[in-house]
Amino acid sequence: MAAAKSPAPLRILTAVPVCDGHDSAVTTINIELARHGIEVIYLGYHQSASAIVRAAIQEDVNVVGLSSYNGGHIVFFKEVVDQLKKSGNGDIPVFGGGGGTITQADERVMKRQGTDRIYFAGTPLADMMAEIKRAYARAAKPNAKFKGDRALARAITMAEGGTRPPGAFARSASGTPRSTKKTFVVGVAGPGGAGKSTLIDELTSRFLKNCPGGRIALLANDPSHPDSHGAILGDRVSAIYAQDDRVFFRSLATRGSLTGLSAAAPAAIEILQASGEFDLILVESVGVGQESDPFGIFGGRKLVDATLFVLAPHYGGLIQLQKIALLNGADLVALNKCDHPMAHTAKAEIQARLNQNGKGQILHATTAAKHFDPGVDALFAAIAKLGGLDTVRGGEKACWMASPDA
Ligand code: B12
Ligand SMILES: Nc1nc2c(ncn2[C@@H]2O[C@H](COP(=O)(O)OP(=O)(O)O)[C@@H](O)[C@H]2O)c(=O)[nH]1
Ligand SMILES: [Mg+2]
Repeated sequence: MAAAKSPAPLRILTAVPVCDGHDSAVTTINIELARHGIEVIYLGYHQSASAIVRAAIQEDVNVVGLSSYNGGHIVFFKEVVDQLKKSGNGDIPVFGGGGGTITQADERVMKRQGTDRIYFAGTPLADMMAEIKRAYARAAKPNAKFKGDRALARAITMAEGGTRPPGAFARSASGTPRSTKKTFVVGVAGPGGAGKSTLIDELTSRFLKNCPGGRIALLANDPSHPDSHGAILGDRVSAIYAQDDRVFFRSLATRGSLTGLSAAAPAAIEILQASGEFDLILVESVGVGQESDPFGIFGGRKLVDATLFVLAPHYGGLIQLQKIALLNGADLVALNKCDHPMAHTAKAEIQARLNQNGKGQILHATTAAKHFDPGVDALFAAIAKLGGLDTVRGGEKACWMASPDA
């Protein structure tokens, strides 16, 4: 099993509560945390307590940090603490800040209700960072009491630290996954900014609609900063449809791996497969360059069943297009941002490039920024067909799919 070499950094989930759009403070804090070697999973502003708790569990964070300015903090922090406890995850502490809004008297009440601490206006950032590291850094250990998504999440955390996953999620002695459930794994690669995360979110909505009995897992790889070793794992911000219990979303920082994936990604994929929970797993690579092959489709260990390559109209012209190695081997290719005026020419150029491969690759034209885009419908239909997602299991249709041209 692949193992991450560096010691595990602290992982913090940050968010701004529901009905609050003050995200400038948390953005400053996020950058500062990452500069201090911390991995920050940012959920965004206007977030419900249940969305925060779901994310904290799936990301197996050391602590949740809330930034609250619009009032209601006494009730809101308590709700997050209570939901964590109720779901068996009361070991995840909650802390936060809120400048001119949260008072010292409020903090006393909040502490009694389970909030760890509040940082007030004027606290020097350096002091705050030192204290956060001191208070919350700890090595993750296997914990047999964890259930459901938290158990899965902890197994992935252990894999990130280079430890073999425990019991239920380990491969059998013969090397085959323990679950016999069929899980289709798709690797999604492409340049940074092409719209991979947005497209994955739209594909998730198609899965939720078309596979009423199924679960989907999303593994989002994002780069660690080479200087501080911290990271801002921001893919959850655009993951609107991940706020559903049928979606398991996990962010992975690359921690020095230069393959386009975290060194723990192969183990994380195995863990998700072995859990027997998921019909479909989508793995997003970091923004890749011309020679990248994050999923091993040209040799080495193939990590996925199929690869989707996503690009946007601004790829820089025909010569640039010819250089992209993954276009030779991708099972599925999507030109995203088809709402852009350059898309018309791009479609013709990319289709010609694919025709030269002689593999019958079809170009999917998508506009992920638009809900209900027919191009995304067709792309999901192609994925479902490739992965046999419309098969019947146990007498029940776990997942159904209209034909691509319906
Ligand atoms: C900037 C600001 C805005 C900006 C927000 C921009 C943005 N995208 O965030 C704008 C102008 C858009 C805005 C709008 C509004 N605002 Co305003 N805003 C502020 C202001 C002046 C500063 C907040 C800030 O960002 N501070 C910068 C941070 C870095 O400093 P800090 O707050 O001191 O934070 C320290 C600690 O708290 C800690 N910390 C903070 N968060 C976190 C999180 C973690 C994880 C950690 C570890 C630490 C930490 O870090 C800092 C360390 O020194 C405050 C006044 C104030 N003094 O708080 C009002 C304030 C919060 N706003 C207020 C109001 C009323 C509004 C509006 C409703 C106004 C209106 N009628 O439209 C809207 C609501 C917007 C919305 N959608 O929610 C009120 C809230 C009153 C209340 N709670 O009862 C305040 C208190 C102003 C006031 N005195 O009336 N606002
Ligand atoms: N105009 C337009 N913008 C899009 C589309 N899809 C994504 N975007 C935007 O492109 C930016 C990058 O998207 P993101 O999904 O983060 O790209 P990634 O780096 O490939 O994962 C975001 O601001 C998206 O909102 C699209 O179809 N059209
Ligand atoms: Mg992305």
